[in-house]
Amino acid sequence: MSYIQVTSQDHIATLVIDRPKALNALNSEVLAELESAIDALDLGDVRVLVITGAGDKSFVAGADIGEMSTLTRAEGEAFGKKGNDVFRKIETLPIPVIAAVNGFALGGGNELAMSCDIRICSDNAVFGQTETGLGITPGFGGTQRLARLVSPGMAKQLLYTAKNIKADEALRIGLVNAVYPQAELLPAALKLAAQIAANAPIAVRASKRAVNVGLEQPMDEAIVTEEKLFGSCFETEDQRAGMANFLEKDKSKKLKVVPYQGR
Ligand code: CO8
Repeated sequence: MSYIQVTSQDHIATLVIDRPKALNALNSEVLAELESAIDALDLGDVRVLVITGAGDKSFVAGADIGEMSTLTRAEGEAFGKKGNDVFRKIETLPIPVIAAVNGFALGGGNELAMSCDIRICSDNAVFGQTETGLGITPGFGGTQRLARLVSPGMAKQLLYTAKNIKADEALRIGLVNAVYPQAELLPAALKLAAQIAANAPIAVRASKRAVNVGLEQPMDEAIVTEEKLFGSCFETEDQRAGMANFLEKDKSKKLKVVPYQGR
């Protein structure tokens, strides 16, 4: 792959979007490679995915404006679908995904970050949905995920004004969970990933699914979703071992963490 690098260690995969000449902007090739890289993850081994951008200036500076500039209506819609399909794949990946936002997260870059489960950022990070200033709407899920993540009023303000916000403001409105000095961002993301990877994979996956599916359901259905996923953890080796460790008061014992079969 030319634009995406994936490395994997201790059940944590790190995916780097690497197109520094264009501040890691997403053109069709980058999007296609991103999708292939997601499809190729060995989910029997990998328990957490960290996504970041190459360099210390930009996570992803949006969709490629040059490529979009000459699109017809039909091509624009198709390009939007392409990005939406890839980002939805990330959002619904069975394992948790952490966005380590190491700089600009504009337009499609913020939309990519929002398709991840958890966002943390560097202190030089800049977030924004710049699209209305370019004569378009966000097209990779931004109108939907931003309004769900922060308040609808704040989402609308960011969409209508196309103004960028800095890391501290992103933290204040709940767009990111934490801000770190640039050099500490990736280590912090990997530490967080390791904390997740040390827990029972089946239970972590079920937690993700319960939140994601439940948020789209009325509460009466959502709690049934939770009950089923809660039930699905019982009789697993990790549930037996995790509870036995507690009852034996043996803190030295770790979960066996059963490999997950299939995607
Ligand atoms: N697309 C293409 N190239 C880009 C992009 C981009 N989004 N962002 C930066 N670049 C390129 C620049 O053109 C420049 O290339 P070159 O050196 O060849 O001139 C290089 O990256 C470096 O950029 P700058 O010189 O501009 O660097 P600065 O530090 O001066 O500025 C900024 C950095 C502020 C990030 C600035 O580059 C910028 O404003 N970029 C555009 C950010 C933006 O508005 N992104 C949103 C794009 S729209 C979008 O993402 C829509 C998503 C939904 C699509 C739906 C499909 C229909």
